[in-house]
Amino acid sequence: MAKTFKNFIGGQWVAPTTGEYMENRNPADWRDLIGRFPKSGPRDVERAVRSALKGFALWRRVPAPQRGDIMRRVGDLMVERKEAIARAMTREMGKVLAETRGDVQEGIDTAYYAAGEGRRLFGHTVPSELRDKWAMSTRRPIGVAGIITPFNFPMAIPTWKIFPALLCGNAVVFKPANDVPHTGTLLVEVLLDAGLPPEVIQLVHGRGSAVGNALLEHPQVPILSFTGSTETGARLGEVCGRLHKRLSLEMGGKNAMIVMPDADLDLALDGVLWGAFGTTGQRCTATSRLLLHRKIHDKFLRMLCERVEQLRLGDGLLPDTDVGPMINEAALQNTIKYVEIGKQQGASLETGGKRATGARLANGWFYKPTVFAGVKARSRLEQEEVFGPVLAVTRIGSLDEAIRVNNDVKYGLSSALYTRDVNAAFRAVEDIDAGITYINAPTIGAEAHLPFGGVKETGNGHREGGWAVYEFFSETKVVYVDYSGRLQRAQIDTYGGE
Ligand code: UN1
Repeated sequence: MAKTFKNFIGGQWVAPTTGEYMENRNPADWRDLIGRFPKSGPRDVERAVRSALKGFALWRRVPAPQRGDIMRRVGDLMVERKEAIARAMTREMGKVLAETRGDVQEGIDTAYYAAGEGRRLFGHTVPSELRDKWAMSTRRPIGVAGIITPFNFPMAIPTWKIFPALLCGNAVVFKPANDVPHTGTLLVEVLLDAGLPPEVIQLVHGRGSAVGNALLEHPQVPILSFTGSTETGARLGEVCGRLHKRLSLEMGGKNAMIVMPDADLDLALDGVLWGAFGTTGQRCTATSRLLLHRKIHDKFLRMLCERVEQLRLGDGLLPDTDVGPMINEAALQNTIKYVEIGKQQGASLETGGKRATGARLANGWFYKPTVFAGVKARSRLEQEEVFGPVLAVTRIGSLDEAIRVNNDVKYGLSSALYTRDVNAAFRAVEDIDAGITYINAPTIGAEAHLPFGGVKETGNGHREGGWAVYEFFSETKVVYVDYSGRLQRAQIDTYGGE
């Protein structure tokens, strides 16, 4: 019998008030049942928020360096458990072991960054315009933070949000994606084992429409951080606007790699294979468009298809697997839909374009890595996020044209340019509308200590990672201390005005 898992609410592992559960199966082999996880409801969220408010009341008074010490222990425990967590993640969501190890490492890096931030969390002290007066700013925690995360980076993305939220002194209610409740459980275990006071973290499993919604609407959850689809993010934005909540959104992408004729083509080839088919294309930073200069177009396309056909699909736990399964049936069907759209809109299917079959693939959600060429700018395959192993190739005639095509989508997360021309590289950095531009590296691979996020419909102006996320999870308070012993009027007495 598979194990039945629980929520973590009120300092205890508890069953959902609904009494309902959902199954969690291995996407590489759906006969493998990982466990049954709570399908919680609004009452579970209500309890979680009530408990988190108690946690917040005590946690906000813990000095930030001590909060940082707990984050350091979190990092140490993740180092110890890295292999076990990575294996559990691959079993739960399919990407290959090297990638899930990287995913845990991103969490470790984020934990150690947070540990150091406990001794910074800088405010500013600046000169006052008046004599005998000090002017400075400091940070305050905000309250109970709602954290809603996707399946594709089941460890890294929750840590990007939860660790800075905690370090800043907030309490957290965490709802991981339905497809990855086990990794969410392992993360909460690490936090508790590291000594986090139990009521500071709550884990509530369940559907977005029930648990996510209840968090979104709850009047005592003043801050939310969400990574997921642009459609859901837009809805969250509407509600948060109405309820005056602070919201960080990280959403879709349609990231392009541009390859110029002077590029190192072998390097670009390794880059596009990793960028397009890593995580089976299920990254918001995935390379889903390839803009090839006409001078190298045919040659590069041949090189590309040859390598794509060599990629080995399979269970991500097997050492010879390059590409794992998709996350579930719906994701697979969505990819099938976009392959049909590509064909209908006249793009030429170069390789892939079908479900992958074979002995070791028979019980998983496998789809062949797919390349379309002749994809027209502004066609749907060129504009819309697929979130699957499908690469759309478009021919371009110049860097100007490439930048124009790159920018002519509604998203703006990541981008890449392969060239040896330093002038072209800097011009692209300046002109590409995206939160991240890589030169001679693929569109994936953001590092934990730099701000991560995008422009246009990818985000709403916030950044995760690095120093920027600490701004999001804390409120600025300005403090003036006037020790002159008399009334001094800013602006008026400063310049002798009456
Ligand atoms: C995502 O694509 O959903 O840069 C997050 C990267 C990873 C994080 C990606 N470090 O690809």
